[in-house]
Amino acid sequence: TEAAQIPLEKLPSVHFPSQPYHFNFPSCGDSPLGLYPVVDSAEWIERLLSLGVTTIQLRAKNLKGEALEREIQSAIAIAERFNTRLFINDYWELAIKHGAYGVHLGYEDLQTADLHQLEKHQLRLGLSTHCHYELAHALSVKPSYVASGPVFHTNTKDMPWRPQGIDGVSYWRKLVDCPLVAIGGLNESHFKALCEAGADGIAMITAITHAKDAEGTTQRFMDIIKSAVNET
Ligand code: 3NM
Repeated sequence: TEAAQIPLEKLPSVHFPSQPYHFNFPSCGDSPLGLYPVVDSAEWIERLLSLGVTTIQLRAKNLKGEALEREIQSAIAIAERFNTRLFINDYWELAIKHGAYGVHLGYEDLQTADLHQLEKHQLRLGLSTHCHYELAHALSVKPSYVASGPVFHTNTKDMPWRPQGIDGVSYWRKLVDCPLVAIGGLNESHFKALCEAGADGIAMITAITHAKDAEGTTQRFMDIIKSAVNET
C-alpha cells in the first residue's frame, strides 16, 4: 500500500516509545498514599507534614532558576525530616540531583524525562493519565502510582478532558495494578466514594490551600479518609 512505502523517518512523529520498556519503579511502601496535598512551596510542606500527612507533592509552577532549586532542596530536606513521601512535579533532574523520594510527571514530561536515570537513582515515579492512550503509555513503564483525573471539574488547571467522575476512578481501578491516585475538583464529600472506588491516594490543591483553616481542614480530611479506609 501507499502507506507502507513511506520511509519510517518521514512518518509523522507520534510520541510513542521506540524502544521496548523494561522499567519497574520502586513501590511507595505498604501504607496507603492517603490524603495527597499538592502544594507550591516548602513552607506549605512543613505546615502539612507537621500534621501527619504522609504523601505530598511540590508543584512549583511559578519558580525558576536558583529560587526553584532552593525550594526543591528545602522541600526535600523537610520531607526527609518527617520521613514522608515527597513527589517533585516536573523537575526530574533537580529531583535526582537532590535525592528526592519521587517525581510526578504529566504525559508531556514522560516523553522527555530520562526514565533510565530516574530508575537508576531509585526515585519513585507517579504519572498523570487522562485517557486510555496516556494510560497505556504510563502502564508500560511500570510506575509507582498512576493518577486519574480530572475526577471533577477543576478551576486550578485548564483541562481539555471531560471530568471522569467517580465511575472513571472505578474503571481505571480495573485497568491499573499499581496504586491509584484520584485528582481534580475533589473535596471531603467525595472521600468515601473514592475509597470505595479503590483510590489509594486522594490528591487535592484548592480544598486544602484555599481553606480558611488549612491545618484544621487537613486534619479533618485525614480523619475522614482513615475511617473511610477502615470501612471499606
Ligand atoms: N492535575 P484541585 S487536576 C494538577 O487531572 C492537576 O491530571 C489534574 O487541583 C489532572 O484540587 C489538577 O484544586 C488540579 O482541583 C487539581
